[in-house]
Amino acid sequence: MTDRRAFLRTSLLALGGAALAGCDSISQSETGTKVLESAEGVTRRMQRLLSPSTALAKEFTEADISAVFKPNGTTMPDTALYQSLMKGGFADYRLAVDGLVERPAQLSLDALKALGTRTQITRHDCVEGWSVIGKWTGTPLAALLDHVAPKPDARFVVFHCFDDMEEDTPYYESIDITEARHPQTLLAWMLNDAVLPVANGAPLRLRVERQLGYKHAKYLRRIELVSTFDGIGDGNGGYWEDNGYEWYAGI
Ligand SMILES: Nc1nc2c(c(=O)[nH]1)N[C@H]1C(S)=C(S)[C@@H](COP(=O)(O)O)O[C@H]1N2
Ligand SMILES: [Mo]
Repeated sequence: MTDRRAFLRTSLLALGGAALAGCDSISQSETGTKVLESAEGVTRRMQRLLSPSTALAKEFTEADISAVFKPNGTTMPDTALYQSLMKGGFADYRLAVDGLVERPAQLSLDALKALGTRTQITRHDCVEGWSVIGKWTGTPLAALLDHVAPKPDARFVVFHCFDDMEEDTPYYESIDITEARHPQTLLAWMLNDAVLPVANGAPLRLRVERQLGYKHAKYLRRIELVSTFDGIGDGNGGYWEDNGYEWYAGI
């Protein structure tokens, strides 16, 4: 066995032990949340060790595409700003990109498309237990990051959406820079060769193919690079995370 393999094996064993210890103490611990958080961190690191950060989610063929891509969550944002942009066919839409970046930007859809395009047929898995297969076309998020140049202390990419889940509580989500630079992570504007329908997140939504449906923020309004989630929502990295869901929703 090479030194590297021996090292990996020892690390995996150590992580496995830590994960088991984590499960054990969840049932006993009175500070269950903290323990759960660290167990989740272990799962994420395990997954990254077992499958490298470049591993692709499975891609399908045209024949596999579902007849209907079931819309879920918000299907028609009712905020005044979104409604007026929608009535103008999103001609006045601009995606704001700011936070810890060297070159903040306000991009029209055409300017975004000019940064690059990728098409992929993937399976969407909702935490509720259903799946659909769809064909997505969009700009790799990596190309947008290259365009705005994240500062060295940028660790997470936060997606702010147009739709309110409760009064003045917009949907939001976040991923880390590694996931953001994954080749299948897209800002998508087309579904099944047609302009992205409003129900599925028009004019622009995230695809982050190795994670569950709630991570795929629809109705993107603003992308913010940050070093922590302090001051964003309740500080857990997403609307559903603020309501108890896991931040890392690996499939
Ligand atoms: N802005 C926003 N993004 C969202 C949601 C939402 O309600 N609002 N719902 C999430 C959930 S739970 C799922 S399963 C997917 C559904 O995407 P679809 O409507 O294209 O099926 O969007 C995710 N992104
Ligand atoms: Mo979902």
